[in-house]
Amino acid sequence: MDWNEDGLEDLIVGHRYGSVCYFRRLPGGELTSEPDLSTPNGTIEVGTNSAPEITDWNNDGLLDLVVGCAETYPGSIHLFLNSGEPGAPCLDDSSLLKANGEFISIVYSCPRVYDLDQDGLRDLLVGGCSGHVYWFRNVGTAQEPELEEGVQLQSNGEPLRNDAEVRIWPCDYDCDGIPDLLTSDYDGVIYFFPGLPTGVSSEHARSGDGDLLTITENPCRGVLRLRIHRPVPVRVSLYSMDGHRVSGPTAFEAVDRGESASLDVSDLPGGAYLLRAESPRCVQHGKLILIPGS
Ligand SMILES: [Ca+2]
Ligand SMILES: [Ca+2]
Ligand SMILES: [Ca+2]
Ligand SMILES: [Ca+2]
Repeated sequence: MDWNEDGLEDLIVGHRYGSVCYFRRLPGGELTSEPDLSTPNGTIEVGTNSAPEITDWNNDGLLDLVVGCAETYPGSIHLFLNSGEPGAPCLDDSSLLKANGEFISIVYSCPRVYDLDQDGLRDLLVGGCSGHVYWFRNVGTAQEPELEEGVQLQSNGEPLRNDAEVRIWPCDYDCDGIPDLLTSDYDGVIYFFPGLPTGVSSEHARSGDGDLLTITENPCRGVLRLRIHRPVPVRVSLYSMDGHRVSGPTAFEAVDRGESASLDVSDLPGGAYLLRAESPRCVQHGKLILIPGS
């Protein structure tokens, strides 16, 4: 996200005490700590646990600020429209977002603006303290979004739910043209909910009991070595950190538990990757570091 429109990706993050922190990117790649975002009336403080989303809310070409927070009265999502110039943002005083005429009020709101139903109008998605994720469909226009009452996203017929204070990232993670959802919460695990044409499917995937496999050498160089824990068909894929599949799926089928397997990764550049292993009944994700060279 390039807040000052100088062609360099900046970083804007929330804060425990409700401010919105801005780190500006320098040409060399470093980030400088800038003053917290403000309006002409002072530094922005939205309560506690600010969760900012930078987006052009009213589609006028200027990036705006949408911020969730822990508090809920009278609402939990603040909108600061940008009335500045390209490259010189100036945020107006905030208003609270409404849906179906009522203030949106979700404890520990974490908002994302994304066109979930792919109708050309970006919607609002909000994760909250309860671990549920709410979808507020935009039934207005791109210039004047109007949100319907929120509905809980479903997964396999049940409300999609993480542990407390879910953080969300809607995107097409598997590049199949259908929006997916990445979530995380207090336990540090990232969950992948692949979107299906009829909704969102659950593939809870976490380490611990029941793992399909173990990466036996991590970091690794040239060859990824695995131990397969179950005698079931397992497909292994690798994803780059920007979400593109770079290897696989490669099929393995162990005859016995604990069999070793390997995958040639010598053609991949060094760096961090996400490994996805799936069987007919289970999905597992893990982090992998590749060291350059074979
Ligand atoms: Ca920038
Ligand atoms: Ca705007
Ligand atoms: Ca939409
Ligand atoms: Ca997808």
